[in-house]
Amino acid sequence: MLISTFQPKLDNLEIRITNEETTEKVATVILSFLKKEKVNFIFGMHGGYTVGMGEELHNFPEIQFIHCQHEGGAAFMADGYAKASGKFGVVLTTAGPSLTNAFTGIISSFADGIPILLISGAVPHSKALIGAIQDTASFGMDVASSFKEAVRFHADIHNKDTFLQYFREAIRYLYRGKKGPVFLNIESDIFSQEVTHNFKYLRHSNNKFFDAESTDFVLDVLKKSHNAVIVAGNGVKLSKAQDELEVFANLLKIPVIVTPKGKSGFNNESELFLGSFGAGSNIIPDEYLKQEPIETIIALGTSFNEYSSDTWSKLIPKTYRIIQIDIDPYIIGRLFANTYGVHGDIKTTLNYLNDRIKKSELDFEHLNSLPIIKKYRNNFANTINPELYTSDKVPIKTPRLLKDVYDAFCDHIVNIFNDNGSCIFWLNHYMKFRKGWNFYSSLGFSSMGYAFSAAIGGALGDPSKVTIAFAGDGAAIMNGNELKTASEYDVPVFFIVLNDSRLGIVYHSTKAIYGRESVGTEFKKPIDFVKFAESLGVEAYRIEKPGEINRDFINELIKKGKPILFECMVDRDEMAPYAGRINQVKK
Ligand SMILES: Cc1ncc(C[n+]2csc(CCOP(=O)(O)OP(=O)(O)O)c2C)c(N)n1
Ligand SMILES: [Mg+2]
Repeated sequence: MLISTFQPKLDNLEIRITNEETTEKVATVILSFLKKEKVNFIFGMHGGYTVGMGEELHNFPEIQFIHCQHEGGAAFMADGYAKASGKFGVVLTTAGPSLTNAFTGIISSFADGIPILLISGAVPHSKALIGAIQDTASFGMDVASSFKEAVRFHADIHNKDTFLQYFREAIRYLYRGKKGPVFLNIESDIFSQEVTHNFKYLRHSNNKFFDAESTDFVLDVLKKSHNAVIVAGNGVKLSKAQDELEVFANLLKIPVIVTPKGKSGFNNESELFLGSFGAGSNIIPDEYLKQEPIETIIALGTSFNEYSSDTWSKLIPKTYRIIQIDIDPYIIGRLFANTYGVHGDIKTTLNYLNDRIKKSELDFEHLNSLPIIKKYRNNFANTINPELYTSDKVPIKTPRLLKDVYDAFCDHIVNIFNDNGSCIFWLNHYMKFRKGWNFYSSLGFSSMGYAFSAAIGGALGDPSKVTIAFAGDGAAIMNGNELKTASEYDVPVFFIVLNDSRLGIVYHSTKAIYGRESVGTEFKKPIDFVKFAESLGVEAYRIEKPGEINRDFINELIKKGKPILFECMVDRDEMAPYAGRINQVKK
């Protein structure tokens, strides 16, 4: 019976109030919600405690279950899916070790503010404490509770009658404020039990809030500032505010610096772009901050953590005035006393600012920094060793490899996923981004093994782009098992291994500090990644010379629509620009 308070026309509203009642299985409620939100993939692994979900998936052909080789990979895939699609990712695990395997990936999403719905099948309480398989309570441990601090919301669902309230609350957290994972630990027999509900369409509020009063004050501050610089962090990308930022910067004619995680948050081809700051900083942002008497920094979606502040660089003195706009109120003013905080969604805030500037015809000509920016761009190369970028030497220099990748993929719009290791510094310093290219990393928790898995999720989340993943050999072997997942489902990702046969960043930094490398940082028997990939069904090529990755080759490979791996034999003795990180480890 439908006794709708509102008319059906309201379908597109965020919240539709209805008294319609439906009776369906718990698994059906969950999958119907995913279908409605067009979340078409679940990443994970089945087991005895998820069979109810597995069975119901037969009725949802539009939702594909991606069987991953390890739940850690599944969690990273869900993260990559969420980042590339702008939706939330879903992870399904069974009880015990399957759940704990997902832990690192879930923390990583938590640290990066990525919405993930983690569902685990749990041991039914009727079998608790009597030695049921994977029942950690039997040996006195509540394994699910270890996730409590790694998620924004956690519920153990012991009975079908509480499922609906918890599910609704979890959904709200997926869409509200600073995002992150939510965790529903559902006793396995509940998936197939029926519930009657009348809030099938009760959704969530959207995230597009902003603070008009504080935002108005931003304009007053800018009117009184003599100059200003924008630092764009990951929040710009999370709120998909790249276009609004470009309009804003162009209205004010002030320079933009990006952080490592925020790298593709601003058009790298704009005349206002100075380069990357933070881990592996470019030269121009450093020089600009060093030499110009900056008065106001507009920090957009950056927490000024170790990586994004270049180890809390002295280049941003405590005396600067900081306007910090962020969805997360807790990080506003964390580092600088002179912070004027604006809590809200960056895209919405910038839209409002742009509108006000245009409509009120406020004149910000006094901020016009174009001539100064030009001077810096003419006087400085933006990289420490520009010759490495064009070097023809063998073994191939990593910067040259990055140039080859840039040139080879330039006919396409690309999503790049980056791992943790020297590649953070290499890419932040040398990788160029075309307008529309996206860069995704996991620097919140900085776990090795991220990129290959996340890229698989990313390619499924946004098939309109070409997906590339970069990882060192150490990180590539850590979760390289997921190449099998890519081949199994024909997910077209270009996996690029920077093979130096060692944990390069640890090797080089310990050598720089102690005069010799740490024990256990080299592979005595190098990994043959071509054979490894081929054994898992992925086509692979060994790249030994500059120019081997080129436009014609790539355009041919893209047509195949399959995963491809490049094992790149890079110069292992060329150190990435990790100066700041070495100084930090030294302390
Ligand atoms: C799960 C995890 N373990 C350990 C580390 C510490 N760590 C950071 S980078 C790195 C070495 C990376 O080696 P590789 O992937 O080969 O990259 P390279 O620096 O050699 O290019 C290590 C051990 C980490 N970040 N994450
Ligand atoms: Mg390595």
